[in-house]
Amino acid sequence: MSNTEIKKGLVIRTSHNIITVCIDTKEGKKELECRIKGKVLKECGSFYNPITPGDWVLVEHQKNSDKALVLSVEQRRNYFSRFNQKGNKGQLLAANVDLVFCITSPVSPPFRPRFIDRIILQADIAGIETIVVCNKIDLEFDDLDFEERLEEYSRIGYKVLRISAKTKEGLEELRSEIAGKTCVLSGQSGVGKSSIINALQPGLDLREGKLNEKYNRGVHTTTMSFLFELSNETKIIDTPGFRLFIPDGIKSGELIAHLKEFAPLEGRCSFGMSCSHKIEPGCKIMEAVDAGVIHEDRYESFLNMKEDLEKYDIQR
Ligand SMILES: Nc1nc2c(ncn2[C@@H]2O[C@H](COP(=O)(O)OP(=O)(O)OP(=O)(O)O)[C@@H](O)[C@H]2O)c(=O)[nH]1
Ligand SMILES: [Mg+2]
Ligand SMILES: [Zn+2]
Repeated sequence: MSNTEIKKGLVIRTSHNIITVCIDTKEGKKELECRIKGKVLKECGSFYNPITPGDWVLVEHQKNSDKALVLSVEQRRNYFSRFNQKGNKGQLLAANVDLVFCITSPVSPPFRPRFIDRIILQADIAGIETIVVCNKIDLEFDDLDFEERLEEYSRIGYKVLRISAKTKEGLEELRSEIAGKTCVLSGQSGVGKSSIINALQPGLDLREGKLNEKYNRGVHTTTMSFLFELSNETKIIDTPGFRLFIPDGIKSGELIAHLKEFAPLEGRCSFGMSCSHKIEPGCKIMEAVDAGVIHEDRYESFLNMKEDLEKYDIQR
């Protein structure tokens, strides 16, 4: 009888050419170190990286070995990605996701709503629900804009949680949102993504980074996505914090449709779809900013993202 078997497993991390896959066995869960069989998987040609945590794969392995080969990747229900400038392609960060937590902090590193706007946009492109989470509320700060901006996210329809991985305030509310789902934590470096997972599951001991003292920003401690199973039904994926998050899978002209409070105005400007929303008379977007329906900061953010996307439109 052959000792080789083919099984379905869940990708929990990838590092260079090694893919760690978790399979169920009679003795419980087992982690296999896998390589891809053959040179490239045909399913993944258009991405910078072929496989990501949250992917389901078929593996071929010897029953007594903890090494295996990945034969194929199952069709993804969805994926959370970003545009990788270096590779000039989308970079997968997580697959088969139910919920994205957009993590931010009031200070240390400084609050950056522009970064939030990019993450919630990316989740919208992927068709995944988002919750905005402000971590580090134990810290003192005197940024008056901060509360106003957080409330703005509630106003346009996002749930906003305030928590502290350090004091554990708000953690139970976060835990109840996670239950039964596959969740992704995304946000700039240093906001406390890994710390939040450590607080939820003491014993995991993920590496946390000290902030860079000179620049008061994160030091990119997490360098690749990791999936953790809190239970069979509940999975959480830690992702690296990037300095710059360029949205993936969208052209500049499609931006308005993916911004909650802008979307109803799509195509209604006097100059229709050719409006740049910067100078034209009869621009419904600019009118909405004047009327307070669109927050000025979100408008700035929109122009900023549009400009970024225009740079890459030609290449995609
Ligand atoms: N005061 C305070 N500090 C926190 C809190 N959460 C995290 N930190 C600190 O913030 C720093 C960065 O935390 P990490 O968990 O490494 O941040 P990260 O988002 O995973 O960063 P990257 O992996 O670089 O993307 C560490 O020094 C943590 O101890 C919090 O709720 N309150
Ligand atoms: Mg981290
Ligand atoms: Zn316009």
